[in-house]
Amino acid sequence: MEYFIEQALTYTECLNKIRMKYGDRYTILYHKNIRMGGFLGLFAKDGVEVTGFTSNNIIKNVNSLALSGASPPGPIGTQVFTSPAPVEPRKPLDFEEEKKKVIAAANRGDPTLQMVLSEVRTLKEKIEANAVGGSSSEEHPTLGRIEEILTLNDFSPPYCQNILDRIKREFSLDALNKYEAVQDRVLEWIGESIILYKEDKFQRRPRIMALVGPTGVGKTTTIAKLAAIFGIGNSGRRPLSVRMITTDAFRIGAKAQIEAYGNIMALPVSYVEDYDDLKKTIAQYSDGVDMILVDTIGKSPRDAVKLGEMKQLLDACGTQAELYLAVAATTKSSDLKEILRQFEPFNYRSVIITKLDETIRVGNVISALSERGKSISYITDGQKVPSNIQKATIVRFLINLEGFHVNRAQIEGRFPSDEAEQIQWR
Ligand SMILES: Nc1nc2c(ncn2[C@@H]2O[C@H](COP(=O)(O)OP(=O)(O)O)[C@@H](O)[C@H]2O)c(=O)[nH]1
Ligand SMILES: [Mg+2]
Repeated sequence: MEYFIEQALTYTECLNKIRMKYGDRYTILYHKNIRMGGFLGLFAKDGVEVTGFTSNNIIKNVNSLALSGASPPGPIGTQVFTSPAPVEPRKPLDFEEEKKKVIAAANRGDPTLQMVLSEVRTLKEKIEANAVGGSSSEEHPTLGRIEEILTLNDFSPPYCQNILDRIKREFSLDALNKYEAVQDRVLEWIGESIILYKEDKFQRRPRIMALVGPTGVGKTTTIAKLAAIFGIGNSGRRPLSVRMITTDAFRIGAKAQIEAYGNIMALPVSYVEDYDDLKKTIAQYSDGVDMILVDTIGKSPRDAVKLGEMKQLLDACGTQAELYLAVAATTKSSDLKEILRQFEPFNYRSVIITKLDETIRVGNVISALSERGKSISYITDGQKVPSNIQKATIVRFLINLEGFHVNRAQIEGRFPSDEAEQIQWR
């Protein structure tokens, strides 16, 4: 003899299951109405539970009415008695017990429980979706505020999302209540995401620096500023002998522009047309000068052919040349990312951000550089030659951020910059 308990939505279903398993070798002891299929008290449905035993000696007995609304079918098996069991008051659920039941039922392929399981799965997904991401209305207000100021500063959507995810990972719900502490950490993470270019300590002579980038971003102006930094000498460093070379001698005004800077600073300028020209010019001055600065014609980053031509021309500078990409701080983050990518074949060492004075938002720059893993070397912040240029510092970017409470002493302590490295004109 073997006892069994069978559950189904209706009494008929119960009996069908029992017959499937035991043929007519069963005796039903009693049945009762139950709540079934529930999981953690959710999604339970009304059902019937039948208890009985199997035996070879079938006791013929009375047939009685089931309480589930389904009438018990004819007496193939045997029913001993039917208890008019009341609907059970909901007992506190034993999680493990419930789980076992649900899994066992699912393994038996019970369609009801399959449905319940799928509902549970959906619920679980919803809970998880809320834990990560979630809609902003359900989020902690601190997250909302941080998201707002990141957006205000033009940080890219993926950059913002990274920061928000990191806050959720690293701050408890309780710690989130301390907004100032959270924003301090965020400021620190932003600072950590800025990569500063480290110059080679040992420079070859002549040191060759070339600037590429889109049209009008300030390449020629920046070349003139750099020429002044090195040619006039600053921060107690001796003036170097500097020569400027431009590949942009044929556009109206371009020659006059760089020539004017050359004249003011008493630094010579050479004009080159092609690869051979450039190679010859560099060779010609290699012995006599400490530094060669190469200005190029601005190229639309979308003009792949022209970019290719320019790359070939610049190959004349040799593999030791330092190529820098100049981009304007006023460029949208998505465009910046694209420019950084399109100039990739030049193998530029670092990025110079120009026109920082023309925007109060720097999130676009920080996001794009960080997403492409590019370092920043200089920033320029005005048209004045030579004074509007600085070595990039993390502090400079952080104090420019809108909406953050910046404790300058604190961030200077966290991201110290080498004073001796700074450009000073006195
Ligand atoms: N506001 C501002 N203007 C700049 C800066 N650098 C260059 N410019 C201006 O941008 C314009 C284009 O500069 P230019 O050097 O000819 O750009 P290029 O085409 O890349 O060589 C000129 O009017 C410059 O004075 C900067 O840092 N800030
Ligand atoms: Mg130019």
